[in-house]
Amino acid sequence: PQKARWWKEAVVYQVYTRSFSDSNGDGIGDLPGLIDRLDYLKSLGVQVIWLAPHYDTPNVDNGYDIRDYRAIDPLQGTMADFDRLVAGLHERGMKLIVDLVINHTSDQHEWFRQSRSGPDNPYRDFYIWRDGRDDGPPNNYLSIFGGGAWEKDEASGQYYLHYFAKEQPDLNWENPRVRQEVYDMMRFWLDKGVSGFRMDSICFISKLPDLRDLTLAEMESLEHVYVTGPKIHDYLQDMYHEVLAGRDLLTVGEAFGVSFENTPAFVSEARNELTMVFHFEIVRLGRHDWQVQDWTVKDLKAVLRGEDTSSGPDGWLTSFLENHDNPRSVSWFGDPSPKGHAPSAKALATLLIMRRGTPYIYQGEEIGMTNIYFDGIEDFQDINAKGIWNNTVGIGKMSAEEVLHSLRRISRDNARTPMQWDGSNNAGFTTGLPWFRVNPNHVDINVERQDADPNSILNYYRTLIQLRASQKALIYGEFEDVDPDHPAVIAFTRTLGDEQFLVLINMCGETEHYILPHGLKIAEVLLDNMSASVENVLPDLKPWQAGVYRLA
Ligand code: ISL
Repeated sequence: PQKARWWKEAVVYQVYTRSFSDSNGDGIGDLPGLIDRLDYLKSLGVQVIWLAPHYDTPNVDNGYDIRDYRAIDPLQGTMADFDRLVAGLHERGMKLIVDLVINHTSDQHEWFRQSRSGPDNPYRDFYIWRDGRDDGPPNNYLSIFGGGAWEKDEASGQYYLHYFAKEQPDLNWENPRVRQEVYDMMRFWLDKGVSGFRMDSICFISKLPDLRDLTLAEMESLEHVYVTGPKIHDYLQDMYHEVLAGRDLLTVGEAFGVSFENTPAFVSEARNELTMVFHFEIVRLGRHDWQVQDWTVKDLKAVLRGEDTSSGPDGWLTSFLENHDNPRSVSWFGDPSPKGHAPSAKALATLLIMRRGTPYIYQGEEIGMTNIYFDGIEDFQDINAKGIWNNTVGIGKMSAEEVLHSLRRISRDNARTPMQWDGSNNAGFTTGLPWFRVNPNHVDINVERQDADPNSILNYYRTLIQLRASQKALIYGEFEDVDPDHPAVIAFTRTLGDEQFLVLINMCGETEHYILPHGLKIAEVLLDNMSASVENVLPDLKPWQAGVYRLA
């Protein structure tokens, strides 16, 4: 049985500050804007906010390129605003976790400025410098954002490693001084009252010792190689003992590339590393890297089963369908058309909140925000989209139409349009000119309208979150997929002692004639997005019908 922990019971809400709420009319979301919305977040029932990087940054990758770990990005506010945010959350019985980006810094970080100034500088070894090979880089590593992973520094003739953009040089975790600096910085934020960290790209921090060349297959899925550094567990355990121990924190690691089988080593409570990780198998279903592929509901169920095992016997797991790096779930897994929008968003919400694991809601997901239509490459803001474009269309490898087709579906920009608060100009996000275009559908899809409508997606989320909080079985109960082979319906149970619930989700826009397997029978409806009663939930599941039921 699972040990009781606050971070297993919590529902987390991810705030991408830049696009959440702008208080000063400069068109960019900020901390005071977020503070203004805390009552809204409280009303949703979430207990924890995951804040996007709030640190000083040149914003090459929207804050994932940190220039100063102990200063606030002036576009987002001041240290006093940060302190007010923490206080405002604590007053409401809520907690804050912050983004911890420690695989790399900005190339404008003081450590890198020093490091770059020459091979003898005491900070040289804070980053990963190598001599070139022949006339090229030290090896054939590629950047996750496209292109090579080495940048030549003309002054010294050496190359530095960057798994992401060239403005994001990777830190050298081999260097104990780097680790001590990072730990100090983590203590600084913990002392300010944060309750944990979302650790960006954390499984990439240990590099492969020989920096050998990648095989062709490895070049196709870089994340699977970059997570195999041999010291990753040493570093995480070191961090735990130096910083995290004794503080009762939520620590969630981005485990992009880590297999389900290898996950218990990260999340086992006995090993003292992380409390949970994010896997990307679900959000990446139906695509390889940035190219779109087919997916089926059976594939999705196989991933759900696999991921459920990834906690191992004494670890924990996350549930999420969206974040700031992926398209909107209603556009990807659901049906964003007027007819399918609300029912499919509620069906997805049922999956998100009712499966086992701490749920993470991404801002706007609770009102069913959708992807946005981009006409051409000039409409994209994201450094990753631009990288993909340059490495395909830019070098004549693919046609513009082909790449645009994919980017429209998968681009990270889809998740980064401003939060839709109301139907007014700029959706109530800003009084100024928004940094990124507002989805025109904000006139229909917005918080104000859904708050007033008892049948809205937003109010369905509120009910789901309350339901989860009220039933231990929906938090700690075991997950069992009771119908792995059905092509359209997800059916799973959550069981704790004598308590057992059934969750049913019709994942398609058609009525499904559905008979429960194993002679199971529904005795009570706890929640149903079509307001069905015990007598008529089955046998005909309506398009996108979903709900939570007690079994007879
Ligand atoms: O979004 C991706 C590519 O489309 C992922 O590969 C993503 O880069 C990966 O999950 C790591 O993401 C994190 O670190 C990046 C940052 O750009 C992302 O926003 C962040 O979530 C570099 O810091």
